[in-house]
Amino acid sequence: MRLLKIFYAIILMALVTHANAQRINKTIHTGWLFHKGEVNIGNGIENPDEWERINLPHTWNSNDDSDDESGYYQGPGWYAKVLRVPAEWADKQVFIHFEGANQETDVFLNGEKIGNHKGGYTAFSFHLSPHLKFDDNNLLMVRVTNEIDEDIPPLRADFTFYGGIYRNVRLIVTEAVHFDMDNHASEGVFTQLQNASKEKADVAVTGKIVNSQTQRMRIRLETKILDKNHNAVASKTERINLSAGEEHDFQTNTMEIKNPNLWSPDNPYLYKVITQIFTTDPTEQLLDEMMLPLGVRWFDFDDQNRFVLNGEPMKLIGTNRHQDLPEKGNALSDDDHRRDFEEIKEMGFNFVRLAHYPQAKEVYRLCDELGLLVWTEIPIVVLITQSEAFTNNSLNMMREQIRQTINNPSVVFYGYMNELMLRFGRMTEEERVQVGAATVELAQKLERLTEAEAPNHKTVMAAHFYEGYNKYGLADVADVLGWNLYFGWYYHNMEDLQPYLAEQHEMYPERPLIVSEYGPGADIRNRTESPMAWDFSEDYQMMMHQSYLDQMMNMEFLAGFAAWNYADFGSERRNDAIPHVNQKGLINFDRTEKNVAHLYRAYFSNEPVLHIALHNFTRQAGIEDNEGKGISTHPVKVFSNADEVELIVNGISLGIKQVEKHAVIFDVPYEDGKNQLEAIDNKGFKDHISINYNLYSMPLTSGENQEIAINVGSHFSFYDPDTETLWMPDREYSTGLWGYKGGAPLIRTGGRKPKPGTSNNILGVNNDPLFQTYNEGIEGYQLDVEDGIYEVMVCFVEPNSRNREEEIIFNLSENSETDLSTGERVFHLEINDTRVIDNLNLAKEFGPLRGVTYKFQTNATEGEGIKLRFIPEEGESVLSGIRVKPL
Ligand code: GCB
Repeated sequence: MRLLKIFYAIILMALVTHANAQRINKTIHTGWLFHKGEVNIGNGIENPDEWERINLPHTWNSNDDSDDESGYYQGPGWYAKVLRVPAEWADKQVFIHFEGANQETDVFLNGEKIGNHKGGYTAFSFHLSPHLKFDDNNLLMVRVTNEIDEDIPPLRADFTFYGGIYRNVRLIVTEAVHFDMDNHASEGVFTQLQNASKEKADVAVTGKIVNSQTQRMRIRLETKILDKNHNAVASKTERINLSAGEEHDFQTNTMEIKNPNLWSPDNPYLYKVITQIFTTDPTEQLLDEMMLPLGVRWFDFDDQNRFVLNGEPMKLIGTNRHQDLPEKGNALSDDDHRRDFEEIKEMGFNFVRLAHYPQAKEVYRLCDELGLLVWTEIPIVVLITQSEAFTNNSLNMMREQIRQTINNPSVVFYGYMNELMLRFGRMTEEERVQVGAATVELAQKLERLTEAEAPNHKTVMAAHFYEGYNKYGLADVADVLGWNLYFGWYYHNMEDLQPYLAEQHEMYPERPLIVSEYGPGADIRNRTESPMAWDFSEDYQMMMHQSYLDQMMNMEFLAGFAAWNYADFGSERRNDAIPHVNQKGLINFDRTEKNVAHLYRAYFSNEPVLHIALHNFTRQAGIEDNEGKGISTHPVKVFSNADEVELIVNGISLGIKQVEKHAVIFDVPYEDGKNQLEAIDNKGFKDHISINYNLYSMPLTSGENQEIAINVGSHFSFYDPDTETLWMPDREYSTGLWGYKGGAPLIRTGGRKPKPGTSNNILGVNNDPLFQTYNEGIEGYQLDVEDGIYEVMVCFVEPNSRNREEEIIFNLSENSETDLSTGERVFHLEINDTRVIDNLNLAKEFGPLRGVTYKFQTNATEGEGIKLRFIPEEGESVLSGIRVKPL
């Protein structure tokens, strides 16, 4: 009797487990070994000591992209893992799915090569079963290389090409009968929204069912559409006979959803489409199942070139986004992605451009769920190779991108090129015509492929500020043209945006336009009340974004825009205020905030927004007002989406002001020491900060701190968080205070836009902005301090070095700093008549662009203060910074 019970129990268990048999889909992220450099596959893991234990996702460039050495490792790396495969899997089908590895991957199983994939930003999968040993260990080895390959886009771009298996990797184990696993690493099953309106939506599902058995099989295909509450709103069932080994294409009958809940950024309503394969025997075994998101939405452009979603015109308010973080490189977790997209949504955006490459599957899922319209593109950036292989790889990437994302309702634009004429300025007319025609030809092929694969989507490409896109016929290949426009940064003035776009619109009235990039670089350590391009101050960033938003929101014909960039990102070749980082982010690389993020919130968020735009500048210093009332007055900006704002400083109201263009400015009288600033809007919403102000008054005394630190040659202050030093903007000497004598802050005028100092990486230091600006031709520096003993620190750099071509290309300003040469410069320094440095030749002693500091002790006596004298021997003297501390 007992035995019988056990027997029944076993039968029942078998039935239950069978009835629930489904594909296994699991990440395999732990237990990997990694070897940087080449390995001979024949030797397997010969010297395990040379391999490092790592977890996926992984990149080998997470640190070497930010060091002072130029370049980063671009070559092969190997990964290895032992896969223990149970005996039961012999009857199943086992696949490995990589969400992305940069950029070319070869996969080996038990020493045998089983697959190759080219392209760093799309998913790929391989069938493992034919090569597996069951009930045994299998050695999986993966070679990835991020070497530049002239046949694989991208070739050159303003972002770091971090190498490695940097996205999720999964094992997928299906029954012998399963949905297609061999369709460009897509889901293999696709929802088709046929007619969508407010009244109804017709939905069908297409795909392929694979019978990998040697016998025939009869199955039932059941498809349901579930609403948010898991109620089936439509379903279809059909029976299909599969012959042995058959790959069966199917399209379900149309399912109708009545009065669909429409998907939009305001209402990202998702239905679920569940498609299941069951056996038709009495056990009704579930063999495979796919769950796809369904958003009922339709979109187009109207006759005024406005983007129209579900019949309503809407402005696309967006940002671009790169996929990397400091120290992690591109090896982000799904949670890292979530954090970004939740913030993008929370800032009030309804649109995101995934520049310049397809991103992780999780990203598209998040955009579906959060309600963000997506422009996704393949990484053909700056230039193409005119080869068949490049064309085929590009087409293949585009196909992969589409098949892997077409089920995501958030995706509306498929893009395929970014700034393909960036180098045209340096070509002969003959070359331009030839390269232009080859680029147009490739674009047309990509366009045709996209039309065939995704007929209901819009195609798009991005152009830079260059008439050639019109002239050589590239601008009209895609449905929509994106303009990456940097008026006020790389060229011209910020106000030139509107007239330029208006002119384009007039010339090409049929063409939908998006400003696909705009924005200046900004470093939260730099601050000024007289912002200018290339000072990397947040102030210039706030000013430029405010001007752009104002202009863009008022251009009816402009379908939308996307700020460059959501966050700062790694670009090894670039030398902004933080070298190797493109600092045009609305937030920092580490995701802490810049003030400009709050301007966007004030414009677009539905939540109350009130932000005193000083949250990164809570240490300030300056000179007492002329009238000498023990205060120093400075303008303070407040961002708000209310009508009126009041500012209370140290308990005293500065009055109530009307908010204009989401901002209001107050003149704040700072006292020495702590100042409390409180903003209140007309709905009672508040923001508060405390500013620690160091007030200098005459005769030179300073309340909190006697130290005087000056960012010589610069109109902006620089706060160094490493030393907690605030380097004040420079000034010309006036009696009783401090300042330079002779020479002037260096403003470069060689490029299209004047720049303060140099934007080169200063070697050996982290406080680059202190060294990047300097006074060339300086004769003296005087500080009228009280008598006493002081430490004087001086900061120098030889700023001139020959620039690399790439830097100039990505800075979009031809000839910007090519006039520089390492000329001879030799000078002496005297402090209070004592020669402290003799024959300083920075270039010769330290090499160009290396930050050099010296500290000296000096005595100020008889009310003479501290006087530095620079005596040139050859060329002109330079000085980048000076700090004076009483001892
Ligand atoms: C562009 C490029 C983008 C760069 C950006 C910049 O136009 O499309 O890849 O990062 O400019 O910051 O210069």
